[in-house]
Amino acid sequence: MTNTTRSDFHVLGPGAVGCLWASHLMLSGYSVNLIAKHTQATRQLTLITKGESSKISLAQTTAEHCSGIQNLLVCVKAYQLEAALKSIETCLAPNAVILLMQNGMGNKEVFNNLLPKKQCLLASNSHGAYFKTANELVYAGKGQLIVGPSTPSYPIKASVQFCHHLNVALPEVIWNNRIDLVLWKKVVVNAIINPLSVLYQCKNGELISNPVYFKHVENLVNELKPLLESVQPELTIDDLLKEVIKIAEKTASNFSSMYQDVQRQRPTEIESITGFLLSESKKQGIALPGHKEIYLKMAAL
Ligand code: KPL
Repeated sequence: MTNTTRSDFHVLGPGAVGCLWASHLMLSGYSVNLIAKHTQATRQLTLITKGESSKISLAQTTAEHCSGIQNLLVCVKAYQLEAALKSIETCLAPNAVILLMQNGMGNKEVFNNLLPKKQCLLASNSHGAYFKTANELVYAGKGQLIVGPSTPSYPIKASVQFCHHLNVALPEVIWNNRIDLVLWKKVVVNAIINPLSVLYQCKNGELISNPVYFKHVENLVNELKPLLESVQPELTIDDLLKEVIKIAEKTASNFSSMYQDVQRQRPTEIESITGFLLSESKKQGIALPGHKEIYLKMAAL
């Protein structure tokens, strides 16, 4: 007989961000199940926060052992999303609250194609985390989670409790009805910091402190002006440059997630980040030569 797993929260994707949220939810007293691809076993982790270590035992299961999932954080990478959602589509409670946390754009469309009868929440996560070794998770930088509805008709009531619990576990969780604008800002930040940190082999902060790298940052941001004027006129280039500088300074001593992916010889999220900007600009008949150049360099790695 199949042993089904019920819990307050399920976290799909046992990477650094998934384990960070699962650990904090568990430490705050929620019952949590991490959904991984193959292994169903307790995941023993050491969570390192500001140099202090704590031992965490996370219940880990596989999709086939899940049912009635009520609250789900989807923390897989953008390119894993379709397969991950397919694996749990029959395990969701009818009124499940589902939060997508991928970098880049396109996750909402993947979700809507696969689960047209369901709705999801979208988030921009800026908490930094990475695995120092297979079982040592470093909480590298306090950020925030901005959450918003993927459609104007999203039943807001259902998400209030959900966000409240997340805020208890890892503050601060901020609701924003214009998550589309938040995610546009984030995709621009990721399109600058992530590939440049790979190409210059540097920490995020060096992109601002090194004048040569910073010139490249400015050029890439400025190049987006005509695209933003066409598709997101509420965002200005000045605000975006300020945002890139702010995030690079806040995460100055971190390596971006793309840098870490390349180091570990894993696929990167370049397609949902720079690939997204290039395809949007093509639709508008706008050229982005600087972004195209780094996209091609990343593809050649
Ligand atoms: O989101 C990030 C990432 O690494 O993916 C930033 C904000 C760029 C921090 O490194």
